[in-house]
This record gives sequence, C-alpha cells and structure tokens, in this order.
Amino acid sequence: MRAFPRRGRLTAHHARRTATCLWLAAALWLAACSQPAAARVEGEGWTATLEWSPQRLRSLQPVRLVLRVADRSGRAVRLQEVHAQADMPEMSHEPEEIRFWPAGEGTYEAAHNFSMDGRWRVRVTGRWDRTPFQATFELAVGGP
Ligand SMILES: [Cu+2]
Repeated sequence: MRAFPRRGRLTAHHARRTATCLWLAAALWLAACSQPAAARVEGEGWTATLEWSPQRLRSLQPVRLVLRVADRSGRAVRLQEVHAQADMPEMSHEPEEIRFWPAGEGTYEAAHNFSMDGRWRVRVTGRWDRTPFQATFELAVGGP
C-alpha cells in the first residue's frame, strides 16, 4: 500500500533532478562557448574536474592539465592505473597519450602539447577500488 505513493514521490524527485541536470548541462554548454579553464564530469558516485592552463589553449604550446577526482561527499578519490588519451572526435588520426602523474590526494597532473587546433576529447580511464573509472572531457584548442 505504501509502495505506490513512495514511488510517486521518487518519480517527482527524479524529474526535479533530471531538470537540474539539464539546466547544468545547458549552463556548462554556454560556459564552453566562452572558453572555460575547466570541465567537469559526473559519474556513479564521483565527480572529476579537469583544469587547464593557459586558459586559451593553442596547438603546439605546452599545456598543464590538472585532474581532480572526488567521491559524492567530496573526499579525494585515489585512482589506480590512470591512463589518458586525447583524440579529436571529428578526425581519424591517432589519439595522443597524456601522462598524468599523482600530485596529491585525488589529484593528477600532466603536461601536454596538443598537435593541432580543433575540438579535443580527453578520456581518462583507471580503477577506483575494483570499479572501472572513465571520464571524458571536451576542450577546444585554438580558435578565435
Ligand atoms: Cu586533428
């Protein structure tokens, strides 16, 4: 008897959450147009942030990347077997390896030179305890 109204509440809650997510996605998309210095991805129980500097990325220029991963309560997540690759979704050339090194709790740093201007995808994989971890960030190199 109690299951039905409970489910109803959950559904309403879910709808609100979905609306919030859509709003966030729109906000992030707008932010992407104004060249942010960071991108955020959320997964099952974790949030990953990728920051880059300089803010305006240029191909063949050194870029510093900082990856931060935290669990739902904001605690640093220690990943194992971190691998990262950058590729261009609109192109067919080989992906570029990005080597992250541990730089504190839940923090990883890398230095990289993107080989050309355009839209890049940075895909980070690893393991969080026994769970596979994967986060994909999008960033723009070059442009006006
Ligand atoms: Cu390319």
